[in-house]
Amino acid sequence: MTLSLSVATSHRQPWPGLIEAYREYLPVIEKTAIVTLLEGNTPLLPAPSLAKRIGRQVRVFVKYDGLNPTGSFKDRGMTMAISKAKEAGAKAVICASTGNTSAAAAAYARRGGMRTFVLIPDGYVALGKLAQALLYGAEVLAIKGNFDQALEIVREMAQSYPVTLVNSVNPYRLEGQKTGAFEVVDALGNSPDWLCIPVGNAGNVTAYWMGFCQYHQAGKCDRLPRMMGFQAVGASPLVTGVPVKNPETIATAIRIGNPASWEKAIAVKSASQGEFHSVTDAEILDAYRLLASEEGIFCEPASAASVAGMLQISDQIPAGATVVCVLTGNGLKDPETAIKHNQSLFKQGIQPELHTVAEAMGF
Ligand code: AN7
Repeated sequence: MTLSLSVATSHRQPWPGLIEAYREYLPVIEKTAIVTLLEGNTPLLPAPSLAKRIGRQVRVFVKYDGLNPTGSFKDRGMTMAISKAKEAGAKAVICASTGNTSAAAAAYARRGGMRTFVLIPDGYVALGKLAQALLYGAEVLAIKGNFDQALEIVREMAQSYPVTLVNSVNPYRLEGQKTGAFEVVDALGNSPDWLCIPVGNAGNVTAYWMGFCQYHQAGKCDRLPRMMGFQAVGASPLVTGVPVKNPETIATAIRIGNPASWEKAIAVKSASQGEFHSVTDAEILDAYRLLASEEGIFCEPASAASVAGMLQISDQIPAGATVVCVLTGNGLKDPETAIKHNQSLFKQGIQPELHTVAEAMGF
């Protein structure tokens, strides 16, 4: 008896991680020891409920980068930055972080056999992110200050001590993160009309644009998207044009007042004919709940800023346009915000008895 051939031929090649998948577009050489957790290849999900809200045949997708190995888009940049640090013989890396960068740096650097130092703003990092950094084995220093102050310190640390800086000022970070744009084009067959993205330090908006441009030059798409960046009202220096000394927002991931990639982001905005706007914490929370309760997609508050922004200016979306919102981080990163800011029924202290339960359910 012969075994059906289709069994063997239907077997798909496993995803090799984004560096191997996009090697020809990335600055890796033969001797680069790739440190990977098989990041990338995240789903581009249709968001029919959002599309219906907007109407006019607009197609809406979300790029769910919260499904990366450490739960955020930072893994895209970190596989590159850590692989290059290892290639250069680094023994330790350092970053400032609102949380996600620290989790990704810790996971990749530890896997690559390096020490990981992270500076975080004390009290302003979501629980899941802190848990990750600690368990991955980072050496965590919580400063009585904000992200911007932490970044200033680690920049100087990396100049004076044998530690490699892996914040997005490290150019390899952006190289890795641009693959998000490649995947969007690979999935859609072209660039979207709009790319909506949350903006903090402005690395990701810069990286996505690099990716779209590079793919355009390679003939993979025949147009470029408008880059629509969204910041939280209390941390919106790229909207107001002035640094914010004391940034505040419920979306702690983007609680940043002086973005490192400021000039690059402004250049991206103008080159793409894009726009940067701010969204309130209330708008962020509305989008956050909407995504979870109507689309079944749990992202963290900062990520919901992309959807909040799209909804805020949805009357500007041309009829029939395709819009992609980048959901940068997983909702599980920040369980405290989810528990505090939902509108669901949650009755506690119920007696373990059928009739009581039925009554509580409204029957
Ligand atoms: C979920 O982890 O800056 O504009 O230190 O975690 O590239 O900074 C995180 C940023 C959006 C903003 N969404 O991206 C850090 C950090 C999430 C984030 C952003 C971040 P950038």
